[in-house]
Amino acid sequence: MKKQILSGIQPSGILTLGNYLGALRNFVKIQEDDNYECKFFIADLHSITVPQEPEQLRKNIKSILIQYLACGLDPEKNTIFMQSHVHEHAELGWILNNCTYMGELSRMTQYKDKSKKQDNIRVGLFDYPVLMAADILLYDADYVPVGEDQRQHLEIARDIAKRFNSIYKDDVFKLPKPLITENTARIMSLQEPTKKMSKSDDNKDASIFLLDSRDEIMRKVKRAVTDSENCVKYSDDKPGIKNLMNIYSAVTDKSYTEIEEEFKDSGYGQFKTAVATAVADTLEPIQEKYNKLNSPEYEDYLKSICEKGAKHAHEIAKNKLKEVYDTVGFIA
Ligand code: AQP
Repeated sequence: MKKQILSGIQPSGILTLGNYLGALRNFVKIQEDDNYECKFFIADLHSITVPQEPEQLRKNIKSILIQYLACGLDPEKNTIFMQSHVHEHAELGWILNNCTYMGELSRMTQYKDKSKKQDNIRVGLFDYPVLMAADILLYDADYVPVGEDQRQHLEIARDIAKRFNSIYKDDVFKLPKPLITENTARIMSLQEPTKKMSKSDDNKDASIFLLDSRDEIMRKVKRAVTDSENCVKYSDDKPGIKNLMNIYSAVTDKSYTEIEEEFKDSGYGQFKTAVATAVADTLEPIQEKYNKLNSPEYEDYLKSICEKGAKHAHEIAKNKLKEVYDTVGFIA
């Protein structure tokens, strides 16, 4: 039996280098492993937990699909679909709401961070981890490839699954595990390197976006906050340089020792140029593929991927939801 993999990304803007290195690049690696069966979705239901402008959201959703493909996700090897096309996600979310405690949701770091930016905090933002648990449990996922920031949500998904199983019936839900790649698990903001890089950061200089031009990447990396030591060394005391070294290591496959050796006689200026160039070189083929797919002649192709993905996902989701409805005592 193949192990089940599931993950998704919110269409809350253009993907950042953090989303790519922390999540999407790992999706692409996993799809090549025959031991896994993968489903990757676009988390559009999740994205409206913070305000979205409808026309922009529609554009973002399509853009994320194209970014998935441009980064190498293969619709022949994976099921790719939109969350809102499979209504069972929201329905299972409702059931799981009744196995989740207010106290545990109020301890979620993402909720605490994002609710600070809202005047009237939306219930959906509070409930986000329950919908995420539904996404995962609906497909009996064994592993969920995510960045470090989602570890806490994975833990609560396991807790909810365990609680449901113990209230109703053993083994209805499989307990999912996170798949986190250490060095790229948390790419930090270029402007505040103690905070993670986010696609919805108000300061656009804080994030490198997958579709940024070479000049933009160079400008952002050159302006990245570092320290005054002018010494390229991997240390927790140097969060800006540590972050740039993580990025450089991730896109060149060089170890931290190799990087320290490479820049031992040069200052931050030369190091930053090398980081920006390596990132731009990595993103260039992705951008070329993106531009190709983002044209009217590929409209039908994109639609067909979503239709096929939703159909397949729905077949699995509907059976699982039926099992859950039956377990809680609803009449078929
Ligand atoms: N900075 C990061 N470093 C490593 N991994 C990251 N991820 C996000 N930021 C980093 C991982 O990317 C996946 C997609 O996340 P998401 O869009 O569902 O939500 P998020 O974690 O809230 O990502 P953002 O970019 O910060 O989005 P916004 O700004 O909309 O909240 C996840 O696997 C995440 O761990």
